[in-house]
Amino acid sequence: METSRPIPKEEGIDNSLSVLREGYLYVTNRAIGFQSDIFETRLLGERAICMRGEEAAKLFYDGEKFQRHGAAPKRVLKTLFGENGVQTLDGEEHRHRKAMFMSIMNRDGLLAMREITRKQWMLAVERFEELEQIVIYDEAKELLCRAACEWAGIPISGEEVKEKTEWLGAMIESAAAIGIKHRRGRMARSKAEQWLEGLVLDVREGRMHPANGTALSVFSKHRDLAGNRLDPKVAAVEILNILRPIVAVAVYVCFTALAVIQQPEEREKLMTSEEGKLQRFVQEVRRFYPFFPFVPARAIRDFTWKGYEFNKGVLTILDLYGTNHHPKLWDQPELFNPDRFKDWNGSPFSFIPQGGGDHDAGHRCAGEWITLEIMKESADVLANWIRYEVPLQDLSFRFHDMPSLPHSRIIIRNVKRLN
Ligand code: HEM
Ligand code: MYR
Repeated sequence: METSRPIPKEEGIDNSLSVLREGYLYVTNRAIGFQSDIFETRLLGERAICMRGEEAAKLFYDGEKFQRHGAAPKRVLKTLFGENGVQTLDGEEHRHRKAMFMSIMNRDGLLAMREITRKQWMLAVERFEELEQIVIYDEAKELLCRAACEWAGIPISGEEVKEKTEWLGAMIESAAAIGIKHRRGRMARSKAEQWLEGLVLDVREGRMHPANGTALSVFSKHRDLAGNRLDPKVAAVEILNILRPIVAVAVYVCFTALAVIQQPEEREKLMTSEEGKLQRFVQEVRRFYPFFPFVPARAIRDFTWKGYEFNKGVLTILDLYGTNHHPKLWDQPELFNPDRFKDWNGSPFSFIPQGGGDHDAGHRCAGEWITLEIMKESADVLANWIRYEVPLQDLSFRFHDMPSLPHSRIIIRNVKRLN
C-alpha cells in the first residue's frame, strides 16, 4: 500500500481573483512557494488541485482517471468553447466525435491550409503596400478568417469578412473576461452559431454543396454512435471549433512577429526558409510565449497518485504554460532558443502548448498540426518576404492578460514585398 501524504494547501476561501491577478504565472508562483508541482486551493467556489510538469500531464491525460464533462466553467462554454462540443465529451462518445475532427487533419488538408495561408498573405501584403502602417494582430485575424472559411468550405463575401472576424475574435478575447467583454463574447457566439446552423441546414437540404472533405461537408453529414446526424446547433458549435481557433492563431502570428523583431540572430537563421529552421522557430514561439494557460478536468473516481489522494469529482487543473517553462524539463526556460528543439525528445507530456497526450484518444488539440503550418508560413513571410519599419511602440506583454498580447498588437510601417 502506498503511504498517503498531504497535498500542500493554499489558504483562502476562494483564490479565483489571484488567478485573474497573476494569470499565466498563478500555478508557477505557488509551485515555487510550496516547492511542489502539486498544491490545492479553492477556485470558483470549490476545492481545486493544480499541477504542472511532465508526470502531472501524464496523469491528467489518463482517460480512466479524469473526465471533461462538468469541468470547464459555464462562462467559458458560453464564449470560447460552445455547449455540447467535443471539449465536453468523454469515453466512446468523445473518441467518435474526435475522429470526425481528425479525419480532416490529413496530409492533403494540411497542404491545403499551407497554400491557402500563403495566398491570403500575398493578397494581404498587396493591400499593406498601399497603407502607411498596419497592426499585425488585426490583419492576421482578418486574413486567417478568410483562410479558415476557405479551408472549411464556407463561402464568405468581402463585405462579410470584417463582421465574421469580429465575432470570432470576440469569442477568443472574452474567454477569461468578465462584465461587458464577457457579454460581447456571448453575443458574438450566438450570432455565429445561428449563421453556421443555417449553412448546415443548407447542406443537408441540398441548397449548398461544399467540397468533399471540408469541415462544412464532413460535419454536416457526420453521424453519431447511434447513427443520427448531429443536432444542427452542435454541428455549428463544432464548425466554430474549426473557424475560431484558426483565427486564434493570430495571437501566435503576433508573437512570431515579436520574436522576429526582438531576436535578430534567430531571424538570420530563417533566411534560407528551410523547413526545419522554420519548424524549430515556431515550436519555440509556442513554448516561450503565453497563450492557452491551463486545462480543467474532474477525477472520475477516488485514487492515489504518488501518495496524494484525489477524490471522485475533484476539479483538477493542468498548467500548460508552467509545464512548458518547467526548469526540470527545459534548460534556461526563460531564454528564447529555437535550437533547443534540435534535441527535444518528443515527449507528448513535456511540451504541451496545445494540450498533451494523444490526438485521437484524448483531448489534445485537434488543430495542432495546422497551427504549425500556418505559423511556419507566417514566420517565413515576416522574416523573409517583406521588409518593413517597426516604429517606437509598447511591445511588452503582461502575464495577467488572458489571452496575452503585445500591448501595441505590433504596428509596422512602409511594408514592401521583396522580389
Ligand atoms: C483543444 C490550444 C488551435 C481545434 C485544444 C486544447 C488546447 C488548445 C489547450 C485543449 C486540450 C485539452 O483539453 O487537453 C490551442 C491553441 C491554438 C489552437 C493555443 C492556437 C491558436 C487550434 C486549431 C484548431 C483547434 C487551429 C482547429 C482548426 C481544437 C479542438 C479541440 C482543441 C477541436 C478539442 C479537442 C478535444 O477536446 O478532444 N486546443 N488550439 N485548435 N483544439 Fe486547439
Ligand atoms: C481556441 O480558440 O480554442 C484556441 C485558443 C483560445 C485561447 C484563449 C485563451 C484564454 C483563456 C482561456 C481560459 C480557459 C479556461 C478553461
